[in-house]
Amino acid sequence: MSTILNDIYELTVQGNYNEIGGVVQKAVDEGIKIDSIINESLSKAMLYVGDKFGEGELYMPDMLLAAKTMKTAMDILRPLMKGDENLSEKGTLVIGTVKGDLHDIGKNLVITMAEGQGFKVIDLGIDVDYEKFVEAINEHKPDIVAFSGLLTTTLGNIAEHIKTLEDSGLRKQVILAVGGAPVTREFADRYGIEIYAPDASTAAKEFVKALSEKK
Ligand code: B12
Repeated sequence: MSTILNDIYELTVQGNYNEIGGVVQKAVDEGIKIDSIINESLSKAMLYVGDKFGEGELYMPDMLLAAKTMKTAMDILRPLMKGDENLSEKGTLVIGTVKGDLHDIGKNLVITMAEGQGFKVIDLGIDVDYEKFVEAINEHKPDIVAFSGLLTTTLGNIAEHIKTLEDSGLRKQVILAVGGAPVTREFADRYGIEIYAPDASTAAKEFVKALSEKK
């Protein structure tokens, strides 16, 4: 890993949100790819912090500081990732974090990448109520409805999300997508969810592919 990518990794692990901005800007100015900054430094640092939290070596405030640091970095990177504003809309995506789950960093990355591919995105936020998805589908008529889930304890709520869509007669009108650290292709298959992706850039590619297959 280049020194600057390593610095970004270390600052994120330390939760140093005061210094991260300057270093990320320097990396951008040096021509380092945004993809590398996100995948090789920021996301890896979050995984490390999560692992250490799981092992009892880091604590809740450490996770919060790391999250704040990643958000500060993303505030710089996000505007650079936007697609051509003049792109005609490729489709509409409704996305939210499953009920009971407050994690949104990964979801927000997926949103940025989908917008970069020309999608109009309706972000329902975190801990989204089952009915909220129904309301959003009725209002925005999306092509894709996506769920983000980071907690194994609340991932099962996806069953209720899907049941609510089925009971409202909306399930067949949309393509479903799911992702988040504990989610796998097998998990998606179990619930009949069409799209799964392990990261945000693959997610955006899968969204585009699903729409072109639909048309
Ligand atoms: C930051 C963090 C927090 C922050 C969240 C801040 C925020 N605004 O999101 C805070 C401190 C609030 C937090 C709280 C908690 N957390 Co937490 N957290 C994390 C941590 C360290 C990083 C998550 C993250 O942002 N990763 C970086 C992003 C970029 O990655 P990502 O989310 O996986 O997203 C990528 C892909 O998964 C994919 N993707 C994501 N969504 C979607 C959606 C679609 C449709 C697709 C296709 C793809 C996709 O693309 C993304 C980009 O590449 C993880 C560790 C980990 N290994 O995940 C723990 C972790 C998820 N947390 C955990 C826990 C236990 C908690 C708490 C319960 C702690 C507590 N005791 O209170 C609470 C839960 C509160 C709640 N009800 O939600 C556990 C979960 C364990 C489990 N088995 O469920 C983890 C794994 C840590 C651990 N090892 O114990 N957490």
